[in-house]
Amino acid sequence: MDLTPTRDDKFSFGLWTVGWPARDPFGDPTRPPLDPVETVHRLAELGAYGVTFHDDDLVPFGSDDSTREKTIARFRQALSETGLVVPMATTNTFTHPVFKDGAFTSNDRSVRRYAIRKIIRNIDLAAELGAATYVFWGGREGSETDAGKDIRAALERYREGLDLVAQYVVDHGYRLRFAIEPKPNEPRGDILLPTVGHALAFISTLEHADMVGVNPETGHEQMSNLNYTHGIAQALWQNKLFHIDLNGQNGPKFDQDLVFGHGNLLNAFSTVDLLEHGAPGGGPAYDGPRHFDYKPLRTENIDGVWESAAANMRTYLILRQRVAQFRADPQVREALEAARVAELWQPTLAPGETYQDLLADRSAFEDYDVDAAGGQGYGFVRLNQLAVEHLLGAR
Ligand SMILES: [Mn+2]
Repeated sequence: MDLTPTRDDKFSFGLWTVGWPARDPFGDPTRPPLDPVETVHRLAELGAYGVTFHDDDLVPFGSDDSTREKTIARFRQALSETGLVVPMATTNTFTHPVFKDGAFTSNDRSVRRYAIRKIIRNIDLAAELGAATYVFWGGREGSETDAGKDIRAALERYREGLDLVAQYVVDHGYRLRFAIEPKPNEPRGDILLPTVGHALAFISTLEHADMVGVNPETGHEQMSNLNYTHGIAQALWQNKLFHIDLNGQNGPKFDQDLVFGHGNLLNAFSTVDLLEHGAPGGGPAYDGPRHFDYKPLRTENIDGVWESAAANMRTYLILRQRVAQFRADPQVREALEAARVAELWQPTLAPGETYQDLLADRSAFEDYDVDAAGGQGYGFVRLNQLAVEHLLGAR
């Protein structure tokens, strides 16, 4: 199988990923800034189909209108030269000190009003560039102190802000859907909507809940010690997986933003298996962009930056190949059968059966052999070992 990325693979990258100059809390940048136009050309050469951005990644914060127009025109030109698309865009509501206490949820009402204006300005640009998804990562929506933030009020304002921006999108006829990106902490001590589950519950309270889903990031869920594949599976089950951010993370620690697969590799295998084979009948469960939100290590020079961008795509393609072989292996099929994995799709009651019927069914309880059922083996280890062996290329 060919491991060269093509447009059909729908790989996309944020300008801020390869463009990260590698400043961290302890050290200065180790790389010069990248021109977004160069990024578009390099990503296209590497086989990506899309590029995404925060407003300030493209147009530096505080630029005047004419600089903004010129910058956008150059970017559009690069897109048309390369054929790259903009599947998603988002807003930087975290870098400038004005957002130090949040954007939608700052205690200062004037900051909240400013944030909504900044978001709407970039939503207009996202719609012009044909984006399908607008991401909301509320990195500064949170607190370090419990006394300083009324969480119920903050959630109320978060809802007000999203409802208002959604109404703007509806009124302007934009074909944009929103995707909330959860994260538990960093940069705030505690961030609101910390996990996929919190975000899904919050979305159900929104006025335009139908147009709001989630953008789960591998590392963000794993920072909470959660299983990323479980998180996206629940989002898929609720028809809320509007976008994904793939990267690598080694358990609960600072946000590592490693190359996809360079963290929990076995979980990356199950992620790709779910995305590519999770639909009923075994087809892809998700057909959106495979978006990488990672950071090239601070140790790398510019060659290492492009090397790492290619590594994300190559790892995904290798895993896609491995999961296809896993799914096609007769021994895996037999092990899946033995582990009764498909039986879980079978409803617990028969068609037309009621709880009265269940209560009357002596075989379900009075005559049920609990010791026999308790004594059976499920064969999950054998199945998992087959997955590991396919992942390692040992089968
Ligand atoms: Mn992300």
